[in-house]
Amino acid sequence: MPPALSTIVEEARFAAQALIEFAGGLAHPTVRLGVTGLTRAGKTVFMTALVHNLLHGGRLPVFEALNSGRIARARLAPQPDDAVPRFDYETHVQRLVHDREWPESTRNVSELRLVVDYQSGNGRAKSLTVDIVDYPGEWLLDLPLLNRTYAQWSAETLTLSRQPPRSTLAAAWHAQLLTMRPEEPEDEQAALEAARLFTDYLKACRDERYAMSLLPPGRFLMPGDLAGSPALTFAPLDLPTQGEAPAGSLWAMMERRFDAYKRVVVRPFFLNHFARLDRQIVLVDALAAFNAGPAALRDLENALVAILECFRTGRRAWLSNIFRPRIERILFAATKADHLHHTNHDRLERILGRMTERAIARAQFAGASIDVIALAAVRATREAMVAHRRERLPSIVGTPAAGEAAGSEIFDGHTEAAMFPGDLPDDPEALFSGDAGTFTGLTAADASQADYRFVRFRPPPLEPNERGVSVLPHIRLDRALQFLLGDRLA
Ligand SMILES: Nc1nc2c(ncn2[C@@H]2O[C@H](COP(=O)(O)OP(=O)(O)OP(=O)(O)O)[C@@H](O)[C@H]2O)c(=O)[nH]1
Ligand SMILES: [Mg+2]
Repeated sequence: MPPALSTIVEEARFAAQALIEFAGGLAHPTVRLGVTGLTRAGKTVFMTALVHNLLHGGRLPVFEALNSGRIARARLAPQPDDAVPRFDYETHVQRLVHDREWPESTRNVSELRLVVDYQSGNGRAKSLTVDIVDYPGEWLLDLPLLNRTYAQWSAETLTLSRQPPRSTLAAAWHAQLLTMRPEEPEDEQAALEAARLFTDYLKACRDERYAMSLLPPGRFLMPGDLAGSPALTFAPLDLPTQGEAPAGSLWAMMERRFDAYKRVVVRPFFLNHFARLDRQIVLVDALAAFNAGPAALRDLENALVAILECFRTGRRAWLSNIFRPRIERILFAATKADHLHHTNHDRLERILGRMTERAIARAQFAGASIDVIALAAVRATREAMVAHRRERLPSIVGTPAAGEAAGSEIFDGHTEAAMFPGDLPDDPEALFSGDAGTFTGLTAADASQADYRFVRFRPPPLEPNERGVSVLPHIRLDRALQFLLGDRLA
């Protein structure tokens, strides 16, 4: 099918914008950094902590340009896109530093421009502009839909929903699916009911007991201003493997809406934001998957494959190949490493490394320079050895958030507690052996029998530094900065 006129116009506009950015980039070197990750992975916290540390002289010893004294200062500047909301940095800092509360879930895309004034290796004064983009994690997994037809997406989604533990959560939706006849005349009430039950299924999969990651379409979970519109009123159907949708059928109606979703929601997000990124940090909350169990870990790996597919989509877009270098660097980061004693940080890194290696192979992805790291954008805990019977357990101490539970204790949000979350395996291979019972999580048992238990901590209480500013502590944020920006500040 030839591209629609609206698609051509959109791509021409994108080309014009890319050209302007390309020319602007020659005069003012700019990096567009995408902070990518699924829902609750820690994107907003990461962006806030990164900017806060750069603006206020945080401790970043591995970030060479800063450590060697070549960075004169970092400052915020007006952002380039007038139609995109500004990332609400000040409110997030206020909440983290003063209220000791985490930011709320992100509902829309936003951006922030940071300018770093530095001295290059040969002593010249220069500036690097860094544009950072934040968006709701749910939207990320929409991007692979661009390469799918409605029939392909339906078949994939149904296959996945028939595997445990998803199959149990899909029972009500599957029952309704049996009553749907794709070839019969379109029926708005049936479509509404299917979309509602399918959305309930996606929400149930996201519950922390299951912690599934692969849950497109994203706007079903985070609809924003599209709630209730026809572009969100569709669901998979059990379709024949051959043939086309008869005119006026339920099948044709669902297909039309799926295509509208791609056109109205996914393509603009891809062209306006995603295709313009030069570098990516992909934040991965592996600990939520450890809490839930092996099925969640496998699902997370599938999500990583899908994310890598998005980067391939980015590289295939011919316009972005002409006017910008493709994504040059991708850093995969296991977030919230402060939930583990440092003796486990390398293990967490190895597990994510193994998972990305497999995902890269499965997605047949090649090109960008890739690294893997375990980090905490905001370190909410400190470490301690706690005696337990005859053992001394490497533990962490922090303030569990109100309502979090360990054993019979429910925390009030003010009391500190020492926790031993469990030791990650030394050899990541054991987790990927294909054996579903490699460890026990909340999906299969209650919390007292789970092998790992990561409770949510409140952000830490802070002491002002020598300049009188309370800078957010972190783990390995400097290593992430070095990988993402170090070469551009050489
Ligand atoms: N201890 C600790 N918790 C963190 C850290 N980063 C994120 N969290 C926790 O993870 C939650 C989600 O972090 P966000 O930054 O809001 O995640 P997000 O990726 O922006 O999520 P969406 O906006 O929903 O896509 C927070 O509310 C914290 O509970 C960290 O560095 N340390
Ligand atoms: Mg967010």
